[in-house]
Amino acid sequence: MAADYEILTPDTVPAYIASKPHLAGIVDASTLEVAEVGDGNLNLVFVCRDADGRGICLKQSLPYVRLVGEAWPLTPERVIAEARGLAIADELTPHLVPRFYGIDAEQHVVAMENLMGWEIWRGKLNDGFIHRGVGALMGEYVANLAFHTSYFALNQMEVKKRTAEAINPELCQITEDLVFTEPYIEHDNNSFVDEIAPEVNALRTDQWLRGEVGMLKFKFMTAAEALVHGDLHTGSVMVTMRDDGTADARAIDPEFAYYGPVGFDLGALFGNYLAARARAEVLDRPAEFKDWLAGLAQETWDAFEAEMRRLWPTRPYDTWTDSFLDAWLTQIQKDALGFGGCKAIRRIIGIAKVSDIQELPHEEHVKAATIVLRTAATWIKDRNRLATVAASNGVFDDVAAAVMSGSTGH
Ligand code: SR1
Ligand code: MG
Repeated sequence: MAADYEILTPDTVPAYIASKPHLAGIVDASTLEVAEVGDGNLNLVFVCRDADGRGICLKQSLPYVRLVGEAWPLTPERVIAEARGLAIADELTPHLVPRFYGIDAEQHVVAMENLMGWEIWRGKLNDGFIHRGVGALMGEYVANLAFHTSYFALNQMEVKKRTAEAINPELCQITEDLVFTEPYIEHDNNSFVDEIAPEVNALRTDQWLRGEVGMLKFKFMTAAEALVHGDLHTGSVMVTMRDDGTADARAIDPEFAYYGPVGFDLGALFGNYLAARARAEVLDRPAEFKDWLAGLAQETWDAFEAEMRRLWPTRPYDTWTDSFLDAWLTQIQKDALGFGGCKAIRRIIGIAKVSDIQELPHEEHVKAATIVLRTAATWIKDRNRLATVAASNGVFDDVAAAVMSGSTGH
């Protein structure tokens, strides 16, 4: 599907910025250097810097999936979901997202702070860099979005109005298909190396697993708990090291945002931490790095729980009791393990894979993919018994030890 709006290029971005009143004064468009750096699956991303060192980042939706091309049309209106997600988080947690500069709904462009010098977390994880505290920052981000956009903080009419406004069916369908359906069936979108075919077959013929994945898909489709980011993997987090040696992070890319289950965002992080751990294991990274990775999910969970408990007394409705919060947190942790498992499996079997696993040498790739699939399947099936991040880490340890010692498991 050809675009019926002007697609930006690095050459046309300066004139575009100069023509938009809502972008006036952020940068000097006459001295701008522009590069297109989009390395995600869907959009164009332009990072711009003027002669004074001021920056801006523009993200433009294409009318199709960039990874595949025009053969896979996709609504460019997704930029509205991204703008909504950014704007709300910019109010709630301005220290955890890029500053939001506005949206151009005609040309499907969202403008935000250029995080100059910051890098995508996944790449830094792949290279073995430790950013202490970043897992906690993401837990804080998820908690604030969850609390402040939900019935915990808002009245019924407001939540329902926002739920309707945030409906994002095309992007949700991508997740429904790619995360919860396609990995478990024969599908042209899938691909994997021959050596893991027995693992994939084991998942596809496991009726217990298939039933649990169905339940998680149903929850994704129906549990409108709060506005969620919707795609919070480690490629949706930018990180930096400050001069004082502390790390900082920003959540980016909320174009999949909609009213969904809060455990989905935590699960996205857990599933991607799993991929990072599997990579570190097969590459035999230093113990300090592996230990830090092993603690990431707990760090994220602890920060999420602490922030929810900190915000809880501010809720305006005493319908939600303290014991309700305890029960809700217990359920969210179980949901997160299940969603985390689904998010990990799709990155091994389905389309849109992750460099953590794809860029490994062949033998290591097979081992890492096997670790991810076996760990993830157990998280999904056994999430109610495991119940905690600590227990899910034990599953990883057992599976990794078996795979590294050469057990086929089948
Ligand atoms: C067709 S590619 C779609 C994927 O890219 C995004 O990053 C989401 O993870 C989505 O599932
Ligand atoms: Mg994205």
